[in-house]
Amino acid sequence: MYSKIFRAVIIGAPGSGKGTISERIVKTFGFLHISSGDILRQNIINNTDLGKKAQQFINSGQLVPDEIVTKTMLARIREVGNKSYILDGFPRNSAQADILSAREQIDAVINLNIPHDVIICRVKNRWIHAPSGRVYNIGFDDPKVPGKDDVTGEPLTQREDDKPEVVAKRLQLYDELMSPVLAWYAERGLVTSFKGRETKEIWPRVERFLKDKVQG
Ligand code: G5P
Ligand code: MG
Repeated sequence: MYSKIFRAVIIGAPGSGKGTISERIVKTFGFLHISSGDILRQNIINNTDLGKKAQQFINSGQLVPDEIVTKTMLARIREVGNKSYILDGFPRNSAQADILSAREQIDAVINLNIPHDVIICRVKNRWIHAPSGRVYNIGFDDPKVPGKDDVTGEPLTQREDDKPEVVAKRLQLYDELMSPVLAWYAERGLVTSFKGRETKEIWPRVERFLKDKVQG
């Protein structure tokens, strides 16, 4: 869609809307969406070696070991080649950020800053179609038929790691591990933060920001 190659990272707590905003970036700007969580969940469904290794960590709200995720994500980024992309869920700590920065020139970091009370409410209402990764939310992005995927009609499920006790753990881990990563990117002048409670107020600002960056 645009000639300049643009490499962005989207950062935000669990349930902050990284997937939702990334999907809109894909539609509007034609970027590729590279989501570590989606890749890992797809591997769990396909029962691959990676999926088997990752499952316990994901379900309990822990990070999957760095060496596994980093290898997978760098391979995916390599495959993408010279195309604009949005990285979602990676890097997840300073070690991953160091490896990424040694390999890729990141043009911008989009930081979603959503209050925890909003997040806790959202994840309770999140339903997914596991085979495709399609995400719904009751009252925000409802399926056409309650409990069924719009495309296949198959049943929707809830993510194991969206149980309240696991969400609390994920939020705590996020704050602990991502604060230094955010500070590192901020020191390099790469971070733009978008604060709010709803995607409908955040998305127009992200869209304007990217239009300026990509076209300017
Ligand atoms: P993930 O998959 O990276 P998280 O925890 O970072 O998971 P998550 O939960 O996928 O992030 P999100 O993508 O930020 O959240 O949010 P979303 O899905 O777009 O939106 C959340 C819900 O809110 C959706 O139902 C959406 O429809 C709804 N919503 C959006 N906007 C609004 C709104 O305005 N109003 C309302 N009402 N609803 C809205 O990582 C999962 C696990 O994988 C492993 C870890 O174990 C991790 O815990 N992992 C890694 N491990 C190590 N290193 C890495 N790099 C790893 N990456 C993943
Ligand atoms: Mg997501």
